[in-house]
Amino acid sequence: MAFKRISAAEAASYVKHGYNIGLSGFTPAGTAKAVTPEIAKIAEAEHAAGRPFQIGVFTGASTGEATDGILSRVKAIRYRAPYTTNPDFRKAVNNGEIAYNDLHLSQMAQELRYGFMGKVNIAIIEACDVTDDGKVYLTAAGGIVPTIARLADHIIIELNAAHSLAAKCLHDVYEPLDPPYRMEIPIHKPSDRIGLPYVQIDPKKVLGVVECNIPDQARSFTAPDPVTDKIGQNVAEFLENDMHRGIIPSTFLPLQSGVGNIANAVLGALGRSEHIPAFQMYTEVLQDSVVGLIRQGRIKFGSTCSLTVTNDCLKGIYDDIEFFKDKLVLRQSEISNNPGVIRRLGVISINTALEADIYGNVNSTHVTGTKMMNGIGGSGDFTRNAYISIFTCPSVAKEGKISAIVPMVSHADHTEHDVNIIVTEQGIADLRGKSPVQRAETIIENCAHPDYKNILWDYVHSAGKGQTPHTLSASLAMHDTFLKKGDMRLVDWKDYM
Ligand code: 0RQ
Repeated sequence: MAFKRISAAEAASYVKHGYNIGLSGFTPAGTAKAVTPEIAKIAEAEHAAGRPFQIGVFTGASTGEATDGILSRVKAIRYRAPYTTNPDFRKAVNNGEIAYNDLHLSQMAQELRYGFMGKVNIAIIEACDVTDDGKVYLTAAGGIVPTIARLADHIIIELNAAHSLAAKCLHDVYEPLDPPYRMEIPIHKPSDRIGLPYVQIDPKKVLGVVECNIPDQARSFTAPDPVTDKIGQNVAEFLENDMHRGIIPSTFLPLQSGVGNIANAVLGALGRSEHIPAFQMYTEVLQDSVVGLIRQGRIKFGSTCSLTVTNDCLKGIYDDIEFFKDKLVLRQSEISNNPGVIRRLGVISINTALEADIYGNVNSTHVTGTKMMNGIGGSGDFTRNAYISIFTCPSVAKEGKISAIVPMVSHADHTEHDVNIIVTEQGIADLRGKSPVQRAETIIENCAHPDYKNILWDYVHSAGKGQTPHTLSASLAMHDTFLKKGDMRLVDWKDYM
């Protein structure tokens, strides 16, 4: 029997104060968009009537304006995990209004299964098609759907006509067993398919199907500028050299690339390199630049969790599905980011740092140690297990008032033990095989902005001896100076020693 068609407002009325909802999608790609604004209206009405209304939100990665934006503005989110990029959500988190759990994306589905975050009351899943016996065909992302669909008491399907049925060709749905029964994930090359093209759900759980036509709310990126272009060229040059030296095989290795403006520019530069052969991606987000490179034959295959692309780009993929269907696969985040698979395939990871310290620790998430930016995303999943882990960032932020190279990171996401290479527009620091003191020399000399080189050297010279020399009272002095005087260049070490 066909599932009941219900309005978005009726679907939202099933969500009660205190519930946890699980959402499809990974980044704004493939996430719920019709029901969540109606949940926000209920929250507003309840708050106006003096009653509490807040929910927990579990998803694959960031969502979009229709969830993180609208729900955080009406103060309807009590708890949320994992990654997010929405500015209003960020503001609410940094105001202490939302309990935000930022964890490695590969761990999200399993931590829900292990019961670490409580029960999933309702799963809201965007689909391009659904059959009466419960085969749900996903749209632009794999996310954590099989897990939330299985754990949830009830399921709402958003059947979104903005996505083409062509999306049915792209998915490889696979949910591993939990320990002690977990087996190896049998992916031996990025193009291996190991699961089903749909998520099998229990039809009895379905509260109804909401028909809608709402495009994904993907962010567009700022065009590459001379700084991001130079970072991209430096990454390409580094990879060319490692291939020339035989460290990277001549067939090349699969690449992972993070989100954001810098990542987009880096991929553009790799695509243009005449020395890097056509390569494959084993990654979690795939941006517009990758789709262009697949069309040009520079990228042979892309395994990803989501198509985090602009709507025009997504339409292009759907329209050319005969070309793309054997060049792309969409997986669940615990598979796209699986540490065992990443290490087996020898993935080269490229992620963006907010800041790195002179010993190679990286902060990807917190501005001046306390304010959340976006979250760790999958950068930790890939960095820790990569064949070569690379971090990129401009050497300075905010017109030079902030140095991205600091004595000690104000928050640690990736440690010196995991970070192999740091690249800024100034140059490349190869940290492999080096001691902390040797790392400090190469990072300051090759990556720091000229305005900050002497400042950093003065810190190192004052720090004395030790395996990892520091003057603890001065290790965060550049951050402190920025907070007090608005410019890290004004640091006076004497004030801190
Ligand atoms: O501020 O927005 O006010 O201009 O941070 O920086 O240079 O535009 O770089 O868009 O690539 O984002 C780390 C946030 C970088 C992103 C981060 C300010 C800077 C600017 C953005 P404005 P850019 P990007 C795969 C892997 C973590 C997750 C991850 C990210 C803004 O790449 O979220 O990698 N990464 N996941 O001015 C204060 C500093 C700063 C700083 C930059 N040191 N202090 N502000 N900024 N450095 C994806 C997924 O997991 C889904």
